[in-house]
Formats: sequence, structure tokens, C-alpha cells
Amino acid sequence: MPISTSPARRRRSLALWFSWLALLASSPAFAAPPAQFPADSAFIPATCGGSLTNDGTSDAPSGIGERDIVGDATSAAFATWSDETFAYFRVRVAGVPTASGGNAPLAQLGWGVGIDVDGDLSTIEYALVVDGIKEQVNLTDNATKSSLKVWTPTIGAPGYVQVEPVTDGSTFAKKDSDHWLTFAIPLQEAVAATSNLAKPLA
Ligand SMILES: [Ca+2]
Ligand SMILES: [Ca+2]
Repeated sequence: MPISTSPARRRRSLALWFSWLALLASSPAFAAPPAQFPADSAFIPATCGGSLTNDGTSDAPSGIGERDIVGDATSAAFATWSDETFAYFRVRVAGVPTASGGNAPLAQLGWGVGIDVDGDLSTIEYALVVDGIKEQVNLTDNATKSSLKVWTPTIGAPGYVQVEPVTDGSTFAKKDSDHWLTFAIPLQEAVAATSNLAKPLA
């Protein structure tokens, strides 16, 4: 597993330290969405300070239910996996992040992670956001807020996003069941999108 993680901020800003270069040599120039996402058992729960990543339930009044990232000492809030082509990220949310209104299938919300590439967690170089309004996965330069790469569709056949109930028994949700919101990005495309910047992913 080539990715280690270190959350820097709560909710949408879990910081990541990427070291995926060894995987890139055999990656194709263009990667369609993954034909299938890894099994739950493949994902590595992210840790922070030696403990599983955690986040309180209903800790932000404006961010409850499907927008509430949740986790505790036994159920990580965040997990990752990568294979030769994709890096996968998942966040545990206290609800169902899909909806029939607006631009379905995702609810009209956003979920994401911050990406640190230089080991200085006071600066988060990139943001990777699942945009439920535009229905896309967006890699942005966190300093300029400019979009570097967009992947679509979100949930599709196939798509870059998967939503499914958790299978480890967590019950943070007050109403609906806890869900994993999982998203995949093609490694080589992400690296190429940042190759001309001061702190590229590769
Ligand atoms: Ca929370
Ligand atoms: Ca940094």
C-alpha cells in the first residue's frame, strides 16, 4: 500500500501524503473509470497519531447526515487503497449521499480530501473534491483554487464514485445508515495535471 495518510483538518480536509511514484511506470496514458471498486477488505483504514481517523457525529450543525464525516477508535473515518492505475479514497458519512433531486445521482453537496505533497501540513497543495452539483471529481490547486483535472461521471457504469452502506457495523447515523463515499482517480492523469506546478504530485 503506497499511500500513508495524516488528517490535518476536520471534515473535508483530511491531508494525505502521497508516495505513489513506483506505481506509475506501468500505468496507461488514459484510464477509464475502474470497472469495479476494490472490496471493503482491501481498504486500509487511515490513522492519525497512531489511532484510526475519527470525527464527531453532528459536530457541525450545518453538516449533518450525509454531509457529516464520522469515525471513532474502532471505525475509521477515512480509508485508502491504490492499485497500478487508480488511487482510491473513501470517507464515512452518517447518511446516504445520493439523492434524486437536482443533478442526481449524488446529493447537491461536496465531499473531499486535501492532499499534501511536501510534508508541511500547514499548506495543503491540492484538493480533491467530489462535486455533487456538477457531478464530477475535481482536482484543484488549493493555492489558486483553479481546476486542474475533472473526471466524470460520478456514479455510473462505470464511474469514478461509489456509494454503498458500510459493512463494518458502524451506526453513527441517527436516521439512515452510515455509508462509504468512495472515489477513484487515475494516478497518471493526476500526476500529469500537476507536472508543471511547483510541487507536483510526482
Ligand atoms: Ca463529523
Ligand atoms: Ca504542504
